Amino acid sequence: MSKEVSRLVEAVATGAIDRREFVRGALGLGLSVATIAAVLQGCSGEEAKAPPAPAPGGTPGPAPEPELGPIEGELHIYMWSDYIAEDTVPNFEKEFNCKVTLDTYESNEEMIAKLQAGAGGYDLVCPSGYAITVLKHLDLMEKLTRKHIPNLGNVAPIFTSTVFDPTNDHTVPWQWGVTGIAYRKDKLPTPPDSWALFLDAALKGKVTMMDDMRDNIGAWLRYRGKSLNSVDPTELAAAKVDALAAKVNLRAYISAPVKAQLVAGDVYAAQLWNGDTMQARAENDNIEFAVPKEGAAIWCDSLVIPKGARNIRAAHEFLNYILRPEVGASISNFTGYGSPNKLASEKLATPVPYPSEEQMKTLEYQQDLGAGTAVWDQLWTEIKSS
Ligand code: SPD
Repeated sequence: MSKEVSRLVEAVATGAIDRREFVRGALGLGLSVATIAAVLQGCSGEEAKAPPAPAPGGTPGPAPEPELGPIEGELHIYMWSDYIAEDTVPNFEKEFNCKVTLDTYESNEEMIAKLQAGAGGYDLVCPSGYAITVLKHLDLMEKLTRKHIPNLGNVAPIFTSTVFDPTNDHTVPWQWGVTGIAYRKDKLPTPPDSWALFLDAALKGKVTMMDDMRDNIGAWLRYRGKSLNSVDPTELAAAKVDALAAKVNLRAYISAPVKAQLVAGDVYAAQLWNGDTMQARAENDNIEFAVPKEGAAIWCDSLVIPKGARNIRAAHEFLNYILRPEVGASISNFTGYGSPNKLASEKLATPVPYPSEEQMKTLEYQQDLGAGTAVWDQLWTEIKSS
């Protein structure tokens, strides 16, 4: 991203300019309409709102935030597998004298289903952007008490004020990344550059795709030049045809756990997220990552406090703790993903720069599908059971 473009994005994210001024400036800098839409949609959907000033003359200002009481002795976290550094939890436990339990999941849908089924007991969960919208509609998130998260100011402006939570009332950005193809450069004759790789019969039994409805069907929509958020019946029918054509070549539908098979060389190519690919690469440097030319998903996962959480003060302390620059950097150094924390991002051993304007042309944020979710659910069931 050029300096001028970064400045413009920051200005709209912080509310220094409004959306119309942003569009005018962006067009002047030669940004495509698609890029402008992506920036506004994914990063700065609404202007950042300054806290309302107390009105003169005794008119009541905003309601004071609740007191949260002392930090509890336990914290229960439910998050994606392989998504936290080895020292993050032990250091927190030691400093805050608080025992942390970490359960993992492999997809947003798995996590949402568990919360919807009334699984109580979690104090923090980690939804992607579109899943935040779903949790909001289901009224499954607690509002954050901002005075307990002073480090929120460390987050880069492009990851605050998102369309998913415009005022960060419920979310603290955790990690961002891209869905693409992890591959063994020593096993494939040419580096993959298309989702068509999974349709290649020569790779039968040596390739996998993710066990994740949004990433899987989304890839086949992009393959045909469609939005990965499409709910158009004709486009979805075409995605199903491609998904089934690929299925005969797949060794399995598998997400993060495929890393061991890539490292061992049992799998030559896998649909996977960039950070998990980097974790596998740390064990075998024949592993590379490619973003297909047809486009792919970009996403940012956040921590939120689900309704029913019992250790709310400890959850806030954890949120503030992971926003420390050195803690955020340690997390990204382990996960291989980008840090939305600007100060942490500057400390990474291997920098993961924010996507360039050029890259944004083929990347798309996943959005809540609304009523279309049921249609996708049905389609995914049909694909997997065929
Ligand atoms: N191993 C952690 C992977 C986290 C991926 N989250 C984003 C998924 C977007 N569909």
